[in-house]
Amino acid sequence: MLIQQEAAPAKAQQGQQDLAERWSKQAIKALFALPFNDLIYRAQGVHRQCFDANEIQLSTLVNIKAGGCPEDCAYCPQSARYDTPVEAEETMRLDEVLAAARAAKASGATRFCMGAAWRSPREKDFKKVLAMVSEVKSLRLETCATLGMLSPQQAARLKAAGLDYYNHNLDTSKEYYPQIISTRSYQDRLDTLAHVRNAGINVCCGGILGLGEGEDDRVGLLHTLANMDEPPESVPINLLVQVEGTPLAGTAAPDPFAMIKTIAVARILMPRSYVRLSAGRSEMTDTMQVLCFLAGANSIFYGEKLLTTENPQNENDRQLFARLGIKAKQ
Ligand code: SAM
Ligand code: DTB
Ligand code: SF4
Repeated sequence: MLIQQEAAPAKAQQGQQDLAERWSKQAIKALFALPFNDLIYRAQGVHRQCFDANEIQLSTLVNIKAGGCPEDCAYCPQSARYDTPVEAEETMRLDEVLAAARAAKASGATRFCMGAAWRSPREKDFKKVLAMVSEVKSLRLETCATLGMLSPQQAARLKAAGLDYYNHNLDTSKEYYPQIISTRSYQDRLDTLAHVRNAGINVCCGGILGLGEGEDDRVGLLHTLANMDEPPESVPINLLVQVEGTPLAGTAAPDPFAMIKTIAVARILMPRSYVRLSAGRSEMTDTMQVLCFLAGANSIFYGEKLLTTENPQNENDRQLFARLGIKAKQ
């Protein structure tokens, strides 16, 4: 079955565009409708044109400020609005962050991502983050941060401090988004992403499956990501980690094939982006993870904790990679 792509507009001639052309929602829906084997075959073909199919990039997360967040993201255990097991903590000290970064590097991660449960960083905290970024960078790790909304000036200062990537997720489609978050808009998120891009920082942006969304919402999310002037360099696809006390605890889990298909479609739409199999791996079987890799995921969060919830043990990941002949990106 042939999938019709729209003609690439002038802007889409730059950057990663010779392969990544603009896609209509209809064409993206048609990819989701392909027989599973055809979709995976196609995604794997695209993957092999752009990447070593047996190599996976490892990012380690550290939560530099846990809990007490004023936002109302319905999936998040760190929102102060919900009664969850997460307690609000002080911002981590620089030496603690550096110890975590050294450990991440020693265990094989190439990128260190610092997350904070903020709506947006306040100046006093922001200065601390700038120091963390430049010190982590000097350990010869790639640096990533996810701190909430940024102003253009904050983005420029992070770039000057040595930030390589900024993570800011759209989470779902524009249409479904208001069911999940009311305290900041989809446009707020797009604005922050534009500030990050304009500052010359690589963009890390993706979403979550399992929020109660439908396939059209997954189509809508990928449509927005793939049609950015430059698609994100890194696309995290999270499976909701359900945490007691959050409004989304108890939501029916999506069909596992929906996750695999979403990764495959992301791979086809954004051939040169790293697609990260992100939150939710602890609840997945090895076989499920392998299918996600086969569909084109080539990055994971590596380390025993995500931000507040469990992630597989490093040793389990190392064994899985050895069984599959996968090597970690150096
Ligand atoms: N507070 C900042 C913000 O929201 O922009 C940065 C940290 S926030 C925890 C980063 C991302 O983690 C969210 O945008 C969401 O996509 C993801 N996330 C949060 N809770 C999650 C959960 N329970 N399951 C899966 N992903 C989750
Ligand atoms: C992303 O897309 N997923 C990560 C990271 N970016 C910051 C966060 C996952 C959080 C899972 C729930 C928790 O551990 O609190
Ligand atoms: Fe706060 Fe980020 Fe959690 Fe939303 S996802 S409640 S902004 S920490």
